[in-house]
Amino acid sequence: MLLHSFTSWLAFGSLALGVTIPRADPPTRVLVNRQATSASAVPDGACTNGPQTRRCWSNGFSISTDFDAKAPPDGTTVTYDLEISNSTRPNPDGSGGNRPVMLINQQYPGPVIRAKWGDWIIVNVKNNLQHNGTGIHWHGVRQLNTCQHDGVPGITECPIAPGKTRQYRFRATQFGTSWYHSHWSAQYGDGVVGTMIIDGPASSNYDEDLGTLPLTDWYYTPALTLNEVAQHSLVGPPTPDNILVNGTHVDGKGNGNYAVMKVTKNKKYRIRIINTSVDNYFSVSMDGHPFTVITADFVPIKPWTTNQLTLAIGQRYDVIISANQTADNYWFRVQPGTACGRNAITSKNIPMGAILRYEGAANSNPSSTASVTMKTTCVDEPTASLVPAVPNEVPQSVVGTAGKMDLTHFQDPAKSNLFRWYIDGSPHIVNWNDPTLETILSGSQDFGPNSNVKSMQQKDGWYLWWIQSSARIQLPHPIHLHGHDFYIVGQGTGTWDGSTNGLTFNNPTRRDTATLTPGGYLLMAFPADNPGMWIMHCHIAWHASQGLSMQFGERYSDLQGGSLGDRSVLKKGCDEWDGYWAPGSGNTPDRPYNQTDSGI
Ligand SMILES: *[C@@H]1O[C@H](CO)[C@@H](O)[C@H](O)[C@H]1NC(C)=O
Ligand SMILES: *[C@@H]1O[C@H](CO)[C@@H](O)[C@H](O)[C@H]1NC(C)=O
Ligand SMILES: *[C@@H]1O[C@H](CO)[C@@H](O)[C@H](O)[C@H]1NC(C)=O
Ligand SMILES: *[C@@H]1O[C@H](CO)[C@@H](O)[C@H](O)[C@H]1NC(C)=O
Ligand SMILES: *[C@@H]1O[C@H](CO)[C@@H](O)[C@H](O)[C@H]1NC(C)=O
Ligand SMILES: *[C@@H]1O[C@H](CO)[C@@H](O)[C@H](O)[C@H]1NC(C)=O
Ligand SMILES: [Cu+2]
Repeated sequence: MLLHSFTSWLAFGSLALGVTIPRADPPTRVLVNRQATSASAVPDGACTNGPQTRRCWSNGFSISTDFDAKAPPDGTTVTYDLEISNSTRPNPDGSGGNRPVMLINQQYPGPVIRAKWGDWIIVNVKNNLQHNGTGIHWHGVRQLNTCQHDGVPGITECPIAPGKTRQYRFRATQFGTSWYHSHWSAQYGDGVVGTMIIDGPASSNYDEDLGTLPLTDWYYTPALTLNEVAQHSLVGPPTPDNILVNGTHVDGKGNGNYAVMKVTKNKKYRIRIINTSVDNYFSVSMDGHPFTVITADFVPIKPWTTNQLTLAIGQRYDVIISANQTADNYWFRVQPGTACGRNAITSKNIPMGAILRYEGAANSNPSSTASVTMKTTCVDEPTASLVPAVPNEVPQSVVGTAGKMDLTHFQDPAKSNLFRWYIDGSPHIVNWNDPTLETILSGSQDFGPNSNVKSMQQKDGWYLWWIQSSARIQLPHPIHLHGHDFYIVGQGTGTWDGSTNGLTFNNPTRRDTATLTPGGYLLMAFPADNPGMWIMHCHIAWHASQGLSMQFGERYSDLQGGSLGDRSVLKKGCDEWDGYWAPGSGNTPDRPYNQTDSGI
């Protein structure tokens, strides 16, 4: 609870902005009811949340509540100030060597943003960089009727210009674990990333919450430099130098520190595992301590127990471990998915991961042995294991209307081997000056070239989208959708045959990130219940930069009719960006670089 309010945030010693923080006066929003059936959505009554009653929340809200249909009444408002600046720091893995980084409030990862289910969250983001725009996306947050706070440059906002501050405000209609990151080019790989916790009920009991555990790949060269290399590479993406667990790790020679999680025997702990990578899948396990998995992304699931979990970029699993072993040190093992990517640390013969340390155990590395053989594959956990706690049904009739998207790629020898991913023959390249949300709000639907828009106009109507990979280079792609949790109706290799064979309509897994298997297909369904411009992209940062992205234009008439409420922040941001990055004015002293990638 340390960072719960603006006051305690200041006490944390961060950089405060020299502005008065407006207290919230958020508009009332009406949550849209799903057309899906929610048979068991009977609240657990008036019981309150505690270690033995995690299914409860308060006043009729519980783990059985369909959070797409309703959230607790507007709660408190929590406010954070984030300041993004350019600096040079030693690598966080003990390898020495300074590298340029872009940090939030001078720390890596950035501060944990924490709120309660139903709260309003206000975040003031100041761009203190000299020569880059920025914009922060709140990964997985539904942003119901607040699309202009989704933080995607060129889609829902103009980038935040150097020296300027933008205020994001949105409501926590979901609960669980997530992260936030810059959505401006590959900037998050340089450090502009942090984690989020929305406290709410849980589908299984635990005593204490150990907090977030972000896992990432780490490069000794800045991501924005590597992004340029990746776009013209004939030999695939650059190799990460290491992994970081909660922002730290040892290097290949054992210098540096592992992250340590401290526990007391006979208690149960919740750990919130998040893959915040640029390019790596990971599998994780804990010696002697199986995981009871209680969420997949923001969606609570029926608890299931496993010894190992694989996470694609952007995915989260909240797990409970029982500290019921001999008081000692145990490895939390992290294995990069070498089947689809490389990482230099895997050949160094050192344990990769973090340490679980019982109270009373020595201050040393564990000598525990692995409970499982670590996987090196890059696949999602089977949807059969990820059963949402609140059941929903997708109408089968969507099958006949599936909208197809064809994934291919092209490397252009005439443009220094510029590599682009194509959706239906076109890479997605955003125009920072002209976000598509602004286009719609101005009454136009002329989005310009490379905008890859699919239209969803039928209010609350269900849509089925079929991404089919016909790409010659077969790779797994973690596909992430904004503005919705989608229902995974089908996922597999080869080409979908158009039939309902093997598809799931009754309580399918729903989440915000799922893997498109190499050379395969992903069938995702969701209703048009959230007007906005919602991007969907591969979460491998290099691929997103190379155009593997598109957007859904959802309910233009509602947007134009004022469903978003106040648009002044969007307008102010664009005026400020236009002043900095003036269209057509070419290179100015303040603008020493051109946009060279997709922009997101
Ligand atoms: C970061 O600082 C370096 C060194 O001062 C400068 O060259 C670079 O342009 C800065 N980057 C940004 C994004 O401001
Ligand atoms: C952003 O900053 C980085 C690092 O200073 C620089 O390499 C890059 O070209 C900048 N990009 C733009 C579009 O300003
Ligand atoms: C990760 O680090 C943060 C900040 O130090 C801490 O609050 C959190 O508890 C750590 N996560 C785990 C799972 O130990
Ligand atoms: C994170 O996701 C990336 C790509 O989706 C994957 O290669 C990597 O292994 C994942 N890491 C973990 C710890 O799951
Ligand atoms: C420890 O807890 C796990 C569940 O997390 C359970 O499967 C196992 O049986 C327990 N072991 C002991 C010795 O109680
Ligand atoms: C950016 O593009 C403009 C127009 O194509 C060109 O004149 C200018 O030299 C470019 N600037 C840089 C830094 O490459
Ligand atoms: Cu990809």
